[in-house]
Amino acid sequence: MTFVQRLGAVAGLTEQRLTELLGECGPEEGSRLGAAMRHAVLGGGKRFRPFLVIECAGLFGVPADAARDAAAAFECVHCYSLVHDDLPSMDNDDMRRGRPTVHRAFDEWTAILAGDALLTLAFEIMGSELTHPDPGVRAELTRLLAHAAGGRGMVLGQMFDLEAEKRGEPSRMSEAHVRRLQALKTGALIAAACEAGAVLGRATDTQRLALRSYGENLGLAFQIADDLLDAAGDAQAMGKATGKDSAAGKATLVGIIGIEAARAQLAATIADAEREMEGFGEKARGLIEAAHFAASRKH
Ligand code: GRG
Repeated sequence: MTFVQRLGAVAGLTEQRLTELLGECGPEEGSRLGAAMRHAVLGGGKRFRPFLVIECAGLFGVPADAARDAAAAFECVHCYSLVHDDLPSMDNDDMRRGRPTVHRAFDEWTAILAGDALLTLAFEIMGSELTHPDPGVRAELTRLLAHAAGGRGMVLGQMFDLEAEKRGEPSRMSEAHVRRLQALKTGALIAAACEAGAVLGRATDTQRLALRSYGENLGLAFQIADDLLDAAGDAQAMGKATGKDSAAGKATLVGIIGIEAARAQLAATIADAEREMEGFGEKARGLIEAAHFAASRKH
């Protein structure tokens, strides 16, 4: 199977499981909240974070079916973050995944509540026996996801992003600050998804660290690629508006070091991610391809 076929297979598995989980644990299908959550989660997205959970767990022989619920929990957090990021008070986007954003398809308060319910649903899923029979593994996965998503992870990264854009803080934007912002906003969840695969696979500390470091590099590459796409991108392929970053004065690496230097950093970051995979041999081919995919993606 090629990488794109594997990503597509995980996307299909994730879509099916999210549909079931929303049916079992989500609000009634006919309700406004249920419809908004389904709009946010179903029928779109690359499912890149679920792919990472499943592929990293697969390094240790864990079958995809045994990793799919943890993967779905990561996707719920990711989708909540997109719904809230798109809100008028944050990034103010009308389109996401080629469709109207949740606050455009419904309204702002419904979008806020749908995001809240998706975030909490993620932890309901992670805490379920169906996610893993060992409560110690479930607790570790829950802690990992909460830490990556919260006030020392993605939310803090979003805070730095909005402080820069809306308050002009810090007044002199450094490359180090942008890197930290991006490592938290985008990288924390991606790195934790890789680490979750290690937890599911009961990896050694060394293997877990290697996967975390791979994920951190991947997250950085993903974000630099996003900045490059925004700078030069095609709104139709992206399924959302482009050229917004410089217009909004956003803190991006491309904005600070320029397109050519950002491309060079992207290549170096991918090489670093690849190096972390050396100890896993041929089984890591999918993850190496994932790093190249993150760097060269068109949407
Ligand atoms: C609201 C707490 C809070 C956080 C928002 C996710 C996020 C943090 C902001 C999104 C801004 C953005 C465009 C970041 C660039 C990288 C990124 C996360 C892109 C979207 O993820 P993809 O490409 O999307 O995996 P799909 O639709 O494929 O799932």
